[in-house]
Amino acid sequence: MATFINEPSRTFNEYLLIPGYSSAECIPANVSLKTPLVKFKKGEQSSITMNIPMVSAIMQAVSNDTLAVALAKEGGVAFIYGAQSIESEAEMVRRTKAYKAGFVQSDSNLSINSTLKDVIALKNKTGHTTVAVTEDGTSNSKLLGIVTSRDYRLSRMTEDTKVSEFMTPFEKLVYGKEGITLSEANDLLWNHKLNALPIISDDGRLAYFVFRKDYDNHKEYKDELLDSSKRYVVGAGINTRDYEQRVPALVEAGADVLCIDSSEGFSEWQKITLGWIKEKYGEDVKVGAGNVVDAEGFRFLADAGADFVKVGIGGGSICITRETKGIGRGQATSVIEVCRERDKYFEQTGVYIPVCSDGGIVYDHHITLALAMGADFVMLGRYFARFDESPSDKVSISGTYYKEYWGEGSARARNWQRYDLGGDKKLSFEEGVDSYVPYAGALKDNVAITLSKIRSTMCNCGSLNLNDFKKDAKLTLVSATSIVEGSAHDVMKKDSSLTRV
Ligand code: RVP
Repeated sequence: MATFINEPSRTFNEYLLIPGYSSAECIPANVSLKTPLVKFKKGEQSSITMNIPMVSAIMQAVSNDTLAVALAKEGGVAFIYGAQSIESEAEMVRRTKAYKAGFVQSDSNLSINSTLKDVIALKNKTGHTTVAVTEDGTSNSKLLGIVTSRDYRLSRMTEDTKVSEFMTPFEKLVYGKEGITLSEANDLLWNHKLNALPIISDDGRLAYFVFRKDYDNHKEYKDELLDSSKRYVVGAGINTRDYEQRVPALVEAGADVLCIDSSEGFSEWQKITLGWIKEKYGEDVKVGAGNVVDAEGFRFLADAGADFVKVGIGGGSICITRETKGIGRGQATSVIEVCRERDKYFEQTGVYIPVCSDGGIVYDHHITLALAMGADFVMLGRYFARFDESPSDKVSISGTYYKEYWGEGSARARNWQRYDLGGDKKLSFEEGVDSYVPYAGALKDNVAITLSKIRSTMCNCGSLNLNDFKKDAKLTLVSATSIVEGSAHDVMKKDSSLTRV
């Protein structure tokens, strides 16, 4: 006979937190949301500790370098999507690591043989008026001069005029040397009344521009997550097929942490992949694995060497795995069981392996519930896909803006590696859908609101950090009727469709 678990598996919506005693020092400003990302031994600290318990999903519609920078500024980590060529994934990692607030890599570059016609074409393409003229026309070669819109008059010049005739040559440029601080660069901009300041390496190559227009945007990010060289921390997705090529390229590009991206992690493929990485790099390369939904799956990945374990099958907003294959488990039950096993494993071995609750977060309070149930952090797809910084297109439908969001198991994503069980290199059937999500603006603004809700709830429960919260939180199951009681009821809500009389 098969094994039957007769207790239903539960979702976040079926739980509520019961407040605990809040002392006078329990105020949101005193709450720390620091949390470990990778495993550590008893008495030690995780080598990567995030400042907020949020990471972004390994998805094409979610995690590119732009989102990675925005999330690292807030204290979390993005996992750059793996369903792209090794070179382009490594390039996204490299760009995230190269990013310095206020220092921008030039995207408008021409060589000395270019003409005014090329300048105009480039300006139309990028929308930027500052063009670097470099030895080989790339953003990192020797800087020969700069063209701005003040250097040419379209009505008086022919389109075939060479840039060398009207650019400001290097000898006449004001520039900063690489290593200059942002505030020193801004002083040069102001003192010389410039709009753009090139930053030059010792051998005369263009490194960055600092723009006057960005001046007001350089805000302090108090929770930003930096590595020991003050670069933003970034993760990257890998698969169990091409890891022998992909992992070295991502490590070389500077990825701080990797994660095997798979819909089902309790497999020999993951063990082989983890084994290969640990054999080659030892503890120098950190790699998460998953997804699993029970204690057995956790044990398997923990023993195989995972640095964190990701939990969740079928709960993602775009996921139809439960419908198509009949596998999965309610996210809350999965998290609770896996976290219990994680604690047991810690007691037995003295090694703490962080648990990530992946998928199915619909409301902000679901994040708080996942943390209370023991998760160290959550992975979010739909949540981040809604923001300006995600890579997908923003579209207007009947006057309302949406962003596109598609599952990695959809035909659109073509990510067969995520569902690979060793057969043909193709997706035999879909496990995800292509969809729209309501556009929600800047990541920073939304994350701030989410975090303030988490902090506030933790205060209600009397916890000032996530460790205490995990230990002290009291959770209750709610009946279907009390879920109804939980939102506005028995009143007529005021909304714009009602007119006052
Ligand atoms: P959500 O945040 O609910 O949108 O879920 C995101 C998660 O869903 C991802 O991190 C991944 O685990 C899972 N996913 C991604 N694609 C698919 C699919 O096509 N089925 N599922």
